[in-house]
Amino acid sequence: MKTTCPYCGVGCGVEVNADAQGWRVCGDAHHPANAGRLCVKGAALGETLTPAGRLLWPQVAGRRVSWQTALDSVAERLQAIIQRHGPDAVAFYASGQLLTEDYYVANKLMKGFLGSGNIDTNSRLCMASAVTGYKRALGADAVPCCYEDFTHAGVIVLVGSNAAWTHPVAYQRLVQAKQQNPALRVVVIDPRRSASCDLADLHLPLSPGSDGALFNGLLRWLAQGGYGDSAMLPQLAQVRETLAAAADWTPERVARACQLPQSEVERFYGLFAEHQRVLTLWCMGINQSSSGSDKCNAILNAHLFSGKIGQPGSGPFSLTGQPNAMGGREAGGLANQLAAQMDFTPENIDRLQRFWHSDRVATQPGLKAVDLFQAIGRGEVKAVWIMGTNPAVSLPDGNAVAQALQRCELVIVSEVMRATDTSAFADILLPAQAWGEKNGTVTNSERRISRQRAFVPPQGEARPDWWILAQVAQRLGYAAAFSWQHPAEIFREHAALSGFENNGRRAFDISGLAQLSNDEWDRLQPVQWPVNADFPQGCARLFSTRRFYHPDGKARLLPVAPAGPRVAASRRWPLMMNTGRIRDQWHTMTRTGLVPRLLQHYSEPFIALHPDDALRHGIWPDALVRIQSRHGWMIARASLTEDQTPGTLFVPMHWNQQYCAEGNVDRLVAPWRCPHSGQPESKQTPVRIQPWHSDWQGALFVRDNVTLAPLCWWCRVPVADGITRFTLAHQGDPRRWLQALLQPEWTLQQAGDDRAFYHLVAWHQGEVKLAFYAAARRPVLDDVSIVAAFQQPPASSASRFALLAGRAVQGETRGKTVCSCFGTGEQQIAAAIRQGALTCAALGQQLKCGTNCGSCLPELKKLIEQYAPQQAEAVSGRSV
Ligand SMILES: Nc1nc2c(c(=O)[nH]1)N[C@H]1C(S)=C(S)[C@@H](COP(=O)(O)OP(=O)(O)OC[C@H]3O[C@@H](n4cnc5c(=O)[nH]c(N)nc54)[C@H](O)[C@@H]3O)O[C@H]1N2
Ligand SMILES: Nc1nc2c(c(=O)[nH]1)N[C@H]1C(S)=C(S)[C@@H](COP(=O)(O)OP(=O)(O)OC[C@H]3O[C@@H](n4cnc5c(=O)[nH]c(N)nc54)[C@H](O)[C@@H]3O)O[C@H]1N2
Ligand code: SF4
Ligand SMILES: [Mo]
Repeated sequence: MKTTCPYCGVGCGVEVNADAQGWRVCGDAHHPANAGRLCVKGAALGETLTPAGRLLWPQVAGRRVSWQTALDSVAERLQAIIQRHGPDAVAFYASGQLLTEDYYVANKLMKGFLGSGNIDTNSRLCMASAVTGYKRALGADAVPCCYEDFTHAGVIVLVGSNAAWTHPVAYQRLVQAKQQNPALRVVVIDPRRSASCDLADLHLPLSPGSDGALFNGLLRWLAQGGYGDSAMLPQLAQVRETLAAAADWTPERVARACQLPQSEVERFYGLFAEHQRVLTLWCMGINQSSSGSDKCNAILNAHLFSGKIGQPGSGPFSLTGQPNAMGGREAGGLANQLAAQMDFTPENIDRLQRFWHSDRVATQPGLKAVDLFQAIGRGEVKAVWIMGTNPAVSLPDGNAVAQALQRCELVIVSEVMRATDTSAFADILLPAQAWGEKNGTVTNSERRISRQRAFVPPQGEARPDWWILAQVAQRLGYAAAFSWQHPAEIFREHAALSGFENNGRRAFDISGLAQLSNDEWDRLQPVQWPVNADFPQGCARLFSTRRFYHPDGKARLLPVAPAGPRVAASRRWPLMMNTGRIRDQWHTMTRTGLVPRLLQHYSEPFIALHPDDALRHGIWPDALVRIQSRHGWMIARASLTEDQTPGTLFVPMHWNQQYCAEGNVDRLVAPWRCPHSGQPESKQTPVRIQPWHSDWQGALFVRDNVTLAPLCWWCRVPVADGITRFTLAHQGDPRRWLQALLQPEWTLQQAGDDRAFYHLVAWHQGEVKLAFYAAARRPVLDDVSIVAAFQQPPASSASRFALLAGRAVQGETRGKTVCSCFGTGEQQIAAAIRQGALTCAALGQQLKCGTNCGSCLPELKKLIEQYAPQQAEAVSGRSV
């Protein structure tokens, strides 16, 4: 069965087949987005198809009810609130992980029939600035480029994107493009040295949030050097004003603002100016900013002015994060747009009233995500229906979000998992079908629509999101407009609306798909929109004719006044905290957290900082530290690395209360947002740091997931089938704390007797039940051997002693996992390097690491440099 990966916006095609071990997942060799490749998350999808932790039936006030009762209850309670307070007292908060069909129905219900604009989505935290940027410049939210462009480009700029980890298959295409064309130059613009710098000919570690200055300076450089495209210029509006706004941004001034050597700035400008085929890929380092929209326009200005758009290998290419962030943009998931990429104009409202046969279409944009949760906190919005997102973890100002959800009169959550930080606040819980069960379409970064197909029966009573919404709509009295029996019917309606009275005025047009039969929809091959009379087979690249979507057909340059972060670092809050993703986890970990091998690369939340900052603040490597902002605090482990610029921290966004105590980074992030897009500034929060002391730190290995006695800090890691490791830190005597977990019938082996050192292994009927290790600092353990002892109880007294000591019985420990596909550890790799494996290929041959998805290749290269610096240089002969 062919389907599409439910994680990132690369949108890889996946083939699933059942075998004796379960589901075998591999890349679809015929899908144009990935041509058979998958990253480690995609490759592990089969392991997420488990009933573990799933929400299986509807619940009202914590009790199991029938669907009938749950749907009646949702409809009645929404109705009552609307009657009392009007439609703007209710809101939907949706997600780029819904399918297009789900999104269409949610938007139609809220904006078309309840009559409020209050439907927004987690894409507000993700793509909103890019949407605003494209609309202001091109007149439409239309991404001009495609992945094919990688192979045609002369220069590729990655700005605010760690694609090596976040769009891994697209990144592997970049690697391949560079192998095929060694003249290709790659520039990475990122305050930290991310894994993506592995491919960089030039890395610009600019000061946090200073990209606006850098791109304004680029525009000035292009203008001064005569690099404006004379054929494009007549097609551009506001050129004079925009150049005037950039006129003061000399390379010296840019270098100062970005804290970069002027020569490096000029080198970047030279590369951009001299090459005709330049592709700029950007992501959250640009969008998630209090001036995110203007940064997007600064990038677009440079491309438009120099004519680097609409041709193979050049263009401004915003990478989408979620599998269907783009589909949500098409269907009207954002509060400030209507359906089919229409804005709130009287003409469009009228058009929708006629198309939907409704006289209640919303006439005003609704509340954007952060504003929405603030309005909930103030009691103005009294009911919220959250679907496919986990705002208690992912929205900024997390403490305020939790308070708002706590106070909210009616919280409805459609989820696939039973326990999330958000579902803890739900009055009504509705079980949704997950990937593999649900059926519909998604659109990736390059506007390519692909099918997600169902291939397993739903768990429990889970239902499709579109069905749940349509059932509620019917109960609210809108049966005629919500009577679909099959998702293909919804898709046809959506496609028809995109073409309705369009006449070439709206970029999003898939009217060519409006007549698909259910069967044709089911077999739909990946296709890039527009799909209409002009482009019946879809369209790879937009704007090749230099016609844009503003009424005059021109594109607009936009004068930009570069702004830094809303709040700068200060004496009291001296460090700038950056947040983002790690390679093997997806967002709030609801699925990737189930797969032990995806927790091997990083198993705990961490705070990455420069060793100089660690020295300054008295922080020991691997110590637990507390960071605090004006809004909240968290505790995680210090990870010292020169990849960070002094003065900056990096913290992963993923950990939450299901996996860790005090590990939610969004509690610290301020709710500042871009005035144009409403997107929050998730990348720059001033914080302070201090060591955090506990009397002891420990590790606890147990079968099954147990409830622990209260603890200051813990972190949960599923390490193998049914075996969990907890990392712990607490005050007092570890023996006292452990007592509550021990069963009287167990046999105990113990060593040590105080806080500085205490180990215990519990046995019952020949099985290891529990292993506990505590010490003043983090105990150094061989996890693999300990887990092996749970699976195969050690027989000899030597190996029992080794288990109690927490060490390998024989041989070396593997160290931190680097390659998750083959479970290869750092120590194994280091040993192979010392014995002469000095290239990734040699390591791959010997240990297999890096030979599957390739996501760990940047780390393998770094280890080669670390463990054999001179030889490595001689072998690779790398030029920079
Ligand atoms: N493994 C994994 N992959 C994912 C996801 C995931 O959860 N896990 N999520 C998906 C989603 S929804 C999204 S939106 C994408 C996000 O994909 P990315 O945007 O690539 O990921 P992030 O780690 O959020 O941030 C990217 C980079 O921006 C840099 N940055 C921070 N501040 C600045 C700045 O001021 N200027 C510049 N130029 N750079 C800055 C950070 O250091 C970081 O390296 O990833 C998608 N892919
Ligand atoms: N500090 C900081 N915060 C950030 C970011 C950052 O870089 N830094 N990035 C932001 C970005 S770009 C994003 S996209 C967000 C992501 O943040 P969220 O959207 O909150 O994260 P997810 O874990 O993907 O949440 C999806 C939820 O939907 C459930 N789910 C999965 N499939 C389905 C389905 O088919 N139907 C239903 N009903 N539910 C389903 C999952 O179990 C999960 O609980 O985080 C944002 N927050
Ligand atoms: S690159 Fe993205 S879409 Fe492709 S397999 Fe990995 S997570 Fe899935
Ligand atoms: Mo995102």
